[in-house]
Amino acid sequence: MNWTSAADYQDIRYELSGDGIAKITINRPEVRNAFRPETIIEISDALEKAREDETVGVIILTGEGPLAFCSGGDQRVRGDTGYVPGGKSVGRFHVTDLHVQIRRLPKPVVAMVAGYAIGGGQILHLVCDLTIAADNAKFGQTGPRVGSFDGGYGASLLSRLVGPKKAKEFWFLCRQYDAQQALDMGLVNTVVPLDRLEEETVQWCREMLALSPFALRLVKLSFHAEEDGMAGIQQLAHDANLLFYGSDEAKEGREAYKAKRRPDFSQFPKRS
Ligand code: S0N
Repeated sequence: MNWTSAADYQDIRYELSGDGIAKITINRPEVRNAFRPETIIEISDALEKAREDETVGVIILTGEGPLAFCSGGDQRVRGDTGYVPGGKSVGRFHVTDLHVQIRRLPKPVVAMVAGYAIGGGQILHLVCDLTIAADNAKFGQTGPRVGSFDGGYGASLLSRLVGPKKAKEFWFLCRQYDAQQALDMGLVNTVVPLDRLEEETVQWCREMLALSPFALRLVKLSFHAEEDGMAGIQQLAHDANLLFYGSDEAKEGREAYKAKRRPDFSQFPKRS
């Protein structure tokens, strides 16, 4: 697969396939692709680029190299106020907004996981829409071992996927689970040999690219409408409005306003 670099970043790569796929790669293999605040800020920027790019239909999130998808927050820049970016004295959890951004992104996001998806790295794959795992993938939480926890999507979404008992096991025992176990518990969509990981992921992306982009968008938001409460319903409702804008009925309201006349909605059926 020939990818073309489409932006310059320090901690990540942003590349395009040329046929509708954007790939974001966390490029910090020396720390098993742990993320620091700058990494998250760059991923967020790249996701926005992919969102705005009308040629992009599907986004892959992955980590550099065969050893890790992502090992979570970079513990070296974890301060007493969160994760602290260079030049700042106060930190926060930059991933909070990133999780929401991936959930709200109106295009499918696919996690392509080789090696470890641990701690915040496991949560990153959780918030992606699909996960393609290599046969060397390992999933797990470390929070309580390193004095931390993620009770957000890291608990609720995990619980939805694998059930509350198993989700608690993840967090209470901090064990690691291999790719087959992850598949068996519904954590990932498929497991493939490591050397076929990208080929298979691209194939899944191309299958989605052949489908109606707006239907994919609406079905993604529909899944999240209930899970994300009012925020999920708001997004689905606004997309319904987006479609309504294209109707003659909505246009009549707009045109009447511009022409300073009373709108004539009598021409439109009161549908059963
Ligand atoms: C991933 C593991 C299992 C890989 O083991 P392996 O292959 O034996 O490699 P190592 O020798 O351990 O690692 C190689 C080098 O990489 C460094 N490194 C690895 N992970 C990190 C990391 N997360 N931060 C900094 N450095 C890391 C190693 O130190 C080593 O470097 P050298 O060669 O110089 O010694 C294994 O590495 C592992 O278990 N890593 C730690 C996993 C972990 O505990 N992650 C943090 C968990 N917490 C979060 O992710 C935070 C998430 C978050 O931001 C958050 C958000 C909202 C609410 C709560 C939280 C929260 O804090 O949880």
